[in-house]
Amino acid sequence: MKITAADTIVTSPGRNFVTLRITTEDGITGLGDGTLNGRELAVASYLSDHVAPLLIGRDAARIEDTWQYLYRGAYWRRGPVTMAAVAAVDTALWDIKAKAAGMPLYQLLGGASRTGALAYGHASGRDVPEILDSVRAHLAQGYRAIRIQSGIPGLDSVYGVAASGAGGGDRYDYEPARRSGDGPPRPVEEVWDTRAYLRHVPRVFEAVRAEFGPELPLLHDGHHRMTPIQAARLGKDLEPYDLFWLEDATPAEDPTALRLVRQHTTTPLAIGEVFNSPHDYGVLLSERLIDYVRSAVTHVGGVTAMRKLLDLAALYGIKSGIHGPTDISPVGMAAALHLDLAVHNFGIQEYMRHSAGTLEVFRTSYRFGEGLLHPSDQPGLGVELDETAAARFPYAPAYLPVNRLTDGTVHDW
Ligand code: CS2
Ligand code: MG
Repeated sequence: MKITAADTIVTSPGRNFVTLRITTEDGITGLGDGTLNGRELAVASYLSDHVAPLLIGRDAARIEDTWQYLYRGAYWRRGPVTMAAVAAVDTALWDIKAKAAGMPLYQLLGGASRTGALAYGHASGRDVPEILDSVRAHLAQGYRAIRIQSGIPGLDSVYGVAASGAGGGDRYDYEPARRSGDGPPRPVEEVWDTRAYLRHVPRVFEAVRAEFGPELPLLHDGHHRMTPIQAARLGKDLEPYDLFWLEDATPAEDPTALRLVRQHTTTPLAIGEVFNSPHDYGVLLSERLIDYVRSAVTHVGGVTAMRKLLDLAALYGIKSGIHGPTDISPVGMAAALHLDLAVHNFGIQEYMRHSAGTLEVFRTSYRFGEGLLHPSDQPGLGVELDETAAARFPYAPAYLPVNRLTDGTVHDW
């Protein structure tokens, strides 16, 4: 089953996506997601200039060998651009293998371990009444687990809070990568105050628990902004509200920072969306410093790398919580859902729904009902790309915001 074509497709139905389509001599095609928010063209060039020429003529069936060939063969390993490109190839080859077998991918990964994957949605609001409305809207949409992000008094815009306040729970409202107005594209800048945040967030969770009771799983994302001692305090302050997890409490480059957080709080911890290799988890798994692995299939090196990572995590009793914001394309999302269904140590799946434009370009078959996601039983990943629709949405530069403290110092966004 020789590879005859490897095409990189960049499309922007409201936001940018990089997709690799691999075609074999017998006409089977496979898709892989290589989207890297705000740095999309670097992955597109890596794929079309450096990887596609190496794929032509290779045996599409040799997935592990191709992964090692691209990873070790480049000599320069890891890094978000390289690993998104490796992931795109790997995912496309799994799509092809499953289509050739006439099976949904999860069957090749060992078959279903559950009927569906518990998904969490993103409720947000500028203040408590807006957040309560947003939670109600998410419950009405069928979500059975909800992330809560809140505006902070004194700050104009805060990570995770939809610009309109998401009072109606409109799922399309929050898209952090923004196109700038006139002139060359530049990231917008936001202002951040960690002390104000630490004072406010526990009050928000108190209000949400008072309104919705103890059952509903609630999550929160700290987006790498706290020092270890600040994160330890937040974890302790949130203990009465029984969070499902506190995500990205401290900066991702320093895994040992979580030792201090762990010593002080029983709030479960999750990290990993900006990691780009299973190796990044080393001490986090072996010392059991986290409860959930947060990587995206797209950023950790594909289905092959994610499967190895989750199997290693399982040995330490650590579960999955695969990254699923809108900057993971429906192709990356489908790959996550097949893994979610198959692995024993599934925890939860993030699910921010894609816009109508995105779903016009990417024809998905996965379904959401009663709080659970299922990848469908179509052979392969179960997602197809409509190239004519994709061509209607050309690439448009967009950046994630840059964050500054109130005195102007650049801070983690
Ligand atoms: C996030 C993302 O989903 C999450 O938990 O932290 O929204 C993240 O900000 C984006 O993926 C950045 O591209
Ligand atoms: Mg996050």
